Amino acid sequence: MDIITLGETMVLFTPNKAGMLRYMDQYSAQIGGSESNVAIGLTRLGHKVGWISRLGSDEFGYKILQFLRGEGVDLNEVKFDHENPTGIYFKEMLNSEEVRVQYFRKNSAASYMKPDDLNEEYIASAKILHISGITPVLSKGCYETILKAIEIAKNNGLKVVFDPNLRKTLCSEQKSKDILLEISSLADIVLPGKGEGQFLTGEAKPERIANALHEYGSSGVVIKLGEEGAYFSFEGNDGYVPAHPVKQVVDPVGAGDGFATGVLSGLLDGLNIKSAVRRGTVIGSLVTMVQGDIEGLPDRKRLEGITNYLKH
Ligand code: KDG
Repeated sequence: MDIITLGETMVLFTPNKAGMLRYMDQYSAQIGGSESNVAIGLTRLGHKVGWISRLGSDEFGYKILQFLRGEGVDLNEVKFDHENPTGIYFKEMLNSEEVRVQYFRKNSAASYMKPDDLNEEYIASAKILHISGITPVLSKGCYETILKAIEIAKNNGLKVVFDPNLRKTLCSEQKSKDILLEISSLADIVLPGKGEGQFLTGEAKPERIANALHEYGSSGVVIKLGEEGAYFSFEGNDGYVPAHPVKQVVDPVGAGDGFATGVLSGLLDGLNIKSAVRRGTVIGSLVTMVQGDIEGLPDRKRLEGITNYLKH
């Protein structure tokens, strides 16, 4: 296994037109979840990824399982919960760049994850543990599960990569900040957006956000800057990488997961950090041009077509 990730995946309902949800009458059903978005992205690029989670033993749980299985993600450590349902959520497309998310995930199956769910050998078989800041704020059990996964990863020599993925609707601001900072301090690489970096450190400039996060403990910080690309400060190297052009934003949700996919894939392929971040900006931009979190993630052939073109 190259990477293990863990978190909640839900069925995602997207309306077929723009406007407030109260006026919508038709939806398409997709799936989404930050960690499984990354798992799918990496699998499409040929990496071996395992996703750990709990799903409700219901039709939505089976839909998610089937989809991820079809993509080739390893699901050996996914458990079915016979008491609690699979979470769902709705995207409210106010316009192409302004999307609100409405969750129905309280007491979902995934929110009942617990440290005992983790199989140490499974995690130890990988090189990287990827986590997001969404899972640890879902419940006490999820928080403890994430800390346990990090402990296992560290004991077995895996790198821990953390995307804070701040969701202010899931938890109070102070609690989110405490939890995300605690996990940042345990991670080797942190991938915040600029706003998240500012929320966590109180600093506004990318260089200062990175320095503050280094002081918390992570040796690698890569900050997403949207239209301005990304900034990295990584094991003594630092610099900016430009954004990859976006022809038209169709759905910005999931761009951060596309970015994480690119950075992780680049590191697994042995690229230097600048090229890995470049891969992140390319994949993040591709995701925004397609409806859904995962539908715009490229396969290896498409990615190479774009990156070879960029070299000329
Ligand atoms: O990163 C995109 C995801 O955040 C979203 O689509 C679903 O994982 C999700 C969440 O919990 O918000």
